[in-house]
Amino acid sequence: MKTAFITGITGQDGAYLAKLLLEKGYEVHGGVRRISQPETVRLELLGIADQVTLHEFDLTEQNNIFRTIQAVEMDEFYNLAAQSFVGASWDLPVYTADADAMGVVRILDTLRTLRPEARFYQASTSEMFGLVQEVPQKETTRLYPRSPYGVAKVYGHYITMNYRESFGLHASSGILFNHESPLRGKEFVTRKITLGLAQLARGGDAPVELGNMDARRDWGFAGDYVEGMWRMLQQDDADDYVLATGVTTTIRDFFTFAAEELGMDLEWTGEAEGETATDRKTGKLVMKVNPKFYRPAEVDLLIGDASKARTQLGWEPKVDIRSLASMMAKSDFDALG
Ligand code: NAP
Ligand code: F7E
Repeated sequence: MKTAFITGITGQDGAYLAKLLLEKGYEVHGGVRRISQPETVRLELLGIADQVTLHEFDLTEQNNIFRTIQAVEMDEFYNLAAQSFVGASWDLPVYTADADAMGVVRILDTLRTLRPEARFYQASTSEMFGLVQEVPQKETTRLYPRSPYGVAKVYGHYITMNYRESFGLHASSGILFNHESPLRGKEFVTRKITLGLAQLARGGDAPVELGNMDARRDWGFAGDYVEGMWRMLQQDDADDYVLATGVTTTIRDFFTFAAEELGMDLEWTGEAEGETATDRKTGKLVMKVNPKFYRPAEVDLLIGDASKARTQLGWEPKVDIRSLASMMAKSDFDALG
């Protein structure tokens, strides 16, 4: 039986990855940071809260990282923990760098000292492409991050490559494009939309207030992407891989797909800060733009080329964008019932 350690096990990806590894027969350990009331909601929703061993873990505390890696005899280490909300990274730039950049080197250097044989996965991101220098984006595309989050993740990405090349660690980096699910945090745009629309469909009156409706993202299903993470660590040699669907969609179109799942028929009016959407069936205002949600610098277009993962890992995304929007809208609607 293999043993895996997952940082960020209480997050969206951590919960799905823990479930996948348990199904594969792993002993699963995970890191949970100390807060007044530990949140294991996602692990409970997937029915695995009592099958994983949790350890107090914080990316910003070197001693804690050292002791955790000393205590758990892991074969595989998945670093999924991060300050992962791009919007918050302008308010928390130093903390974001400490967790998302320095946190990675703290782990790598401790692994190098205590467990050089353990395989390591770093959660890199399409946000590193930022102001894209090539369309679609692949492993060799030049990086141009557009937020403190993106900049911190670039450090995490390169230090992972550097420890692989310098010390021979089996350290891989997954450059994952946006992936969502019913377990997605409520501040991210897809979940904010599906939850807001579900509340409206259940009789609520508050329109969903959004920022840039024209941004385009390559959205997949988180359950598919954690399979790719695992496949990366099963290769003989560590490497970096893009995981993406190759399809890009505007925020507006995602909103429309989710609204259609809930039986709405949208009429769009206005532009930019004056843009709104109304449900023709009920006459309710369901969306209005609020400039408060604009970002100081935007990533306008992301679309990934996952051919390397397809060829070398045999990885394919299974859920398309419409099915994803339907899955999330239906889940939020049912939960509110
Ligand atoms: P998430 O739901 O926000 O989960 C983040 C996890 O990190 C949570 O468990 C959180 O703990 C933990 N965490 C935050 N700060 C920490 C700290 N200082 N010490 C220890 N743990 C800490 O994110 P996700 O969507 O699952 O994403 C997983 C990883 O993939 C992240 O590194 C993210 O940046 C990266 N990524 C995500 C996407 C995507 O589209 N989802 C795409 C590319 C890359 P709490 O539960 O206590 O908050
Ligand atoms: O924004 C626009 C916003 O916050 C997507 C993280 O998992 O994926 C995620 O980062 C787009 C942006 O995700 C609102 O301006 C409009 O263009 O859902 P998001 P993200 O920033 O792409 C990457 C790959 C990660 O690595 C990150 O960890 O939607 N948008 N209106 C809005 N976004 C939010 N959050 N809220 C709005 O009201």
